[in-house]
Amino acid sequence: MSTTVADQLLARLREWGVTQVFGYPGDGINGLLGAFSRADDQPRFLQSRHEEMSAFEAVGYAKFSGRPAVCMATSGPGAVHLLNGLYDAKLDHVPVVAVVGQTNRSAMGGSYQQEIDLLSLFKDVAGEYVQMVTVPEQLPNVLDRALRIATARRAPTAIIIPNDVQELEYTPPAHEFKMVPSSLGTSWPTVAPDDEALRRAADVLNAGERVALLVGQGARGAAAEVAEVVDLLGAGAAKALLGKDALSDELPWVTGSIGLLGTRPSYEMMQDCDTLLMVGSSFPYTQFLPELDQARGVQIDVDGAMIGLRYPFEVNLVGDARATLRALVPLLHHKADRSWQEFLVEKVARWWEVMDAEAHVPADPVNPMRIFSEFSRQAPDNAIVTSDSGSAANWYARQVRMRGDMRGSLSGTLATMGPAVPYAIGAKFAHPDRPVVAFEGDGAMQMNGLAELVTIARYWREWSDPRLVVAVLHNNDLNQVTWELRAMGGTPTFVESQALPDVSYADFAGSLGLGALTVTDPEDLAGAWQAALSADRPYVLDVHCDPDVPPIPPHATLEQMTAMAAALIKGDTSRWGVMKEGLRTKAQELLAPRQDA
Ligand SMILES: Cc1ncc(C[n+]2csc(CCOP(=O)(O)OP(=O)(O)O)c2C)c(N)n1
Ligand SMILES: [Mg+2]
Repeated sequence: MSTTVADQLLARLREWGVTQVFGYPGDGINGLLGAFSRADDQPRFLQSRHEEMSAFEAVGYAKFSGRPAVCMATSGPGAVHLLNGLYDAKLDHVPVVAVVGQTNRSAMGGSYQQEIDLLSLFKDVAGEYVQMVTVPEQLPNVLDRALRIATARRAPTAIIIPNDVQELEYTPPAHEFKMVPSSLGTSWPTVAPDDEALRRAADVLNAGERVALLVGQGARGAAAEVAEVVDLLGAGAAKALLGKDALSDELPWVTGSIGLLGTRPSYEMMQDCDTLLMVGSSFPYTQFLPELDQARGVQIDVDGAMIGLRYPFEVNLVGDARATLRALVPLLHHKADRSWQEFLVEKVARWWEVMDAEAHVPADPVNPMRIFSEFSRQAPDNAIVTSDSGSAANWYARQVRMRGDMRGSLSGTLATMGPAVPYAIGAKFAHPDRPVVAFEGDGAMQMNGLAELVTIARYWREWSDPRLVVAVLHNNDLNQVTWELRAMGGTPTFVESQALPDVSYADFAGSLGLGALTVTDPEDLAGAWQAALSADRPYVLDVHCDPDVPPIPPHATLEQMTAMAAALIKGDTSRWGVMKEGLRTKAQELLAPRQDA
């Protein structure tokens, strides 16, 4: 039997080491589906409920495996459905290759059924590389480039293959004019830093008295080097949200998250530092960095396209985080004065106490923070955590303490709703032997999560460690936006847009044969996590939590935080008045310089 283009595509994916494709079928990829069946499902075709979920699953897989992931959809509507997941990949710098079908070449340009201009559709999201395969000889070159460019640029790429091309006999490119042969395998370089720039960076860092680090996902794998630099410089380190798992929160000088979802120690460290070292991060919120003339800055980033952004850095060093920090260490002097670091360490210790106290403030019925703090206490050292973009992101950022080999991620830059459960599925295929926990709002569950529980129910028996816990923040509200409305304009809830229909997430999960518990009493949380984390199958914790617990910004003073939390949570009919007053204070503080410095 002859080999078709589709057969060759799958063979080439196998040669690339791609073991699964996250996809959804349609007649635009019938040729490809036939090939999966002939290839004995190698790579595996993993079916989601919606192409956007396939794309998120690919993003989750790529984020947690460090390898490029492939998603697949039919022409027209299937391709359109992939888009949001591909944008998530683009904005968080994740290598994902989308393979989509198209109508037959004979129909193209004829306003044919399901025909849309896919090259234009993907031009922005897959701008690094989007190509249509129109003759068999093109295939290896286009596929190899899509995978290689996705990896090299940490970006989504897309391949469009018309249905009839999928079924053509494959003929490789020849040694001829206008043929483009291709090859497999790439050794990626470790981008080495420039010696002269290293010395300039060391001069800036040695001169500083109060050095602050900001590390992002680019510093993952460089934790030991970061620790050494911090030790030499007597510094502290804040973490951008996507770099939350780059450093353990057990380290006393780690000030935690920064930014809108950040911690007070991170905020104050940036306000008071005289030197900023940013490693592997494109953290976008300048207002949380030092004043523009306050600190001398050094940035290290492997991507020359992302360097020099966000702050007037004095030294912009393009280099691999680990290699660059290693090369920097011998040039740094050990700072004798440890008072700055001691000051930060004390603030961090106090901050964790405050977080714990906040999580234990009574609420109606469950304080959402406690869901996270209780998990944090029980989290296995090798857990992978995903969070959705509602209020969960705040509590993930502030309440979850990373330690051991824990990994975590969310849609950091697109901040889209709905990826937590499909990310968790992607994580389970990347690491079937590790427990995975997804935190997700009820709005996101209704949008995507419920449907993807069906996907979990289908595949979980294949995972060597079957634990995948979905913790639902059941507040019957699109709470994050409700709070944004209140914070911005003191606007009362517009019930029509914000209230959610009540659904039992536990009942739904139970109907699929998954483990499930409804939690309505905070005292049951510890036991619920114990049950979920020792279950022999995936588990849904449907936690009824209080929509009136506000995500508090880090610039609120401790007194204001305490007063607000108490007033908001304990108050009853007076809640509204107090809440709005508290929020006005917060808004004023956002605009004004800090009073309590
Ligand atoms: C696709 C998408 N639609 C809308 C939004 C705006 N948005 C951000 S958070 C949020 C509410 C999320 O509600 P839920 O999932 O219930 O979580 P909660 O905040 O209530 O915990 C909305 C509507 C978004 N970020 N992404
Ligand atoms: Mg909600």
